[in-house]
Amino acid sequence: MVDERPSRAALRGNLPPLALHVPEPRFRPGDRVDYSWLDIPEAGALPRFDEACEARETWPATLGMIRVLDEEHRAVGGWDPRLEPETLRRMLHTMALTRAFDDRMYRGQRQGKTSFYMKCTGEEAISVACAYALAGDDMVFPSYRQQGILIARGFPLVEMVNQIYSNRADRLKGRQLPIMYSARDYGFFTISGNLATQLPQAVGWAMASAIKGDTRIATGFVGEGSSAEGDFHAAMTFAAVYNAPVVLNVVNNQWAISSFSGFAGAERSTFAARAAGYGIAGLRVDGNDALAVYAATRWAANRARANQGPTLIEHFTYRAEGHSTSDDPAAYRSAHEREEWPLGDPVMRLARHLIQLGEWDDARHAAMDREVAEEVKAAAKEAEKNGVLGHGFHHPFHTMFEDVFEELPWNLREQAEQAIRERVTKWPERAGGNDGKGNTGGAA
Ligand SMILES: Cc1ncc(C[n+]2csc(CCOP(=O)(O)OP(=O)(O)O)c2C)c(N)n1
Ligand SMILES: [Mg+2]
Repeated sequence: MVDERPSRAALRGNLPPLALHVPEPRFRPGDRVDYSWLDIPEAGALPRFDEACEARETWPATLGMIRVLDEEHRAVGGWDPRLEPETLRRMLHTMALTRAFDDRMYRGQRQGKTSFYMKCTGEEAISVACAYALAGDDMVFPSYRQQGILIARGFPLVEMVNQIYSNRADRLKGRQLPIMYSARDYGFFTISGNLATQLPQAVGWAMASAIKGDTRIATGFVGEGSSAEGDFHAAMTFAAVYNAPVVLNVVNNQWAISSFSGFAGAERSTFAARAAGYGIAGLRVDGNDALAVYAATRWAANRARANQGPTLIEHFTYRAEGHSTSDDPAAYRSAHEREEWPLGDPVMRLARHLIQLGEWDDARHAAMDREVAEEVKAAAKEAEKNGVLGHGFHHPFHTMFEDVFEELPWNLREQAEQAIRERVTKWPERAGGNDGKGNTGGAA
């Protein structure tokens, strides 16, 4: 039999050798930064769609950008949510409080009061305006950079600090990494470090809400880096197939620790544009414009609540600080990126808008900054009475093995006994006042 397959040499012919593209960020440490390549559409340019429109009609918004605040700090165009000045001031206050909280907790980590902290500097508008646009009892599946939602919903700051300090008043008993809050009564699902799980969970919760005939919708958050996970696509498929009442958010802050957004697909298209492939509505929003975030979230929430289907929202923003307290961004990106970022600072943009309306001024702003700093300081001091990292006032050691099973299984009982024995052997000085279960109860 003759082998009719082409020879390897014939296959090669004159074709160029195959090549891969490995993304490379434009700027590295020390580089001057120029964002003129970035296409930032004008505020007010994009028309607002009817909330009941066909999903495909939103296509221009997935490639463009919803922006409300213009260069003169005015609110312009069809997406202006026309909020009362008092609502704008409350939003500004919540954003400033979130920033003040971040600043103090960051310092707390540097002082050794906690092992870990993550700031959301530059991204405050996304979580805060989103919380204002949702109903208070809509369910949120957050990632670790949406502390603004918890603060906007009035969760006590002192409880947040207790969790960060893993102290004896920490409702999570020191079992979660600091900042991974859980607040069922605030509609705030336990933060999980397993990124992108938030989206299928949000879709599943939304489906359950619909099955029960409830009226509450769900929303979930991932970073642009996490959107490269398979979970993102599973969530989109389920949301589309069942027309789930859900709002899915991708926070595109350009960086995923030291990987730039190109590794998640940003060089090929926008993250919002992925909505089209699934046949769901998509919006791309100026994430540093609180009014645009509010308008887009409200649009998507109204649509979901009216059984018109899910929406994918990309919030275009910039992670102004390090990924976490364990990170040093000076090692991989240019320090000039932050100052050159063309969408500015979300807190100052909202403040300038209020000033332009004649509803705010520099003196009030300075007073607000002092007031929120004092509020956070008071909460932190209160929490410190319950202990800080490594100062003994934590939950008894043995509780680490409890609350998972109704009856502690024999193997866990053995592990618990062994762990407690080893602890006493290793740190006999901490055994004073020990209740035999590893609870030192004092300064250990
Ligand atoms: C499933 C999973 N993979 C990897 C990690 C490790 N990790 C923690 S944060 C992070 C970067 C995430 O970046 P992004 O999704 O853009 O969110 P951002 O930190 O920018 O808010 C990674 C890879 C993780 N926590 N979970
Ligand atoms: Mg990111």
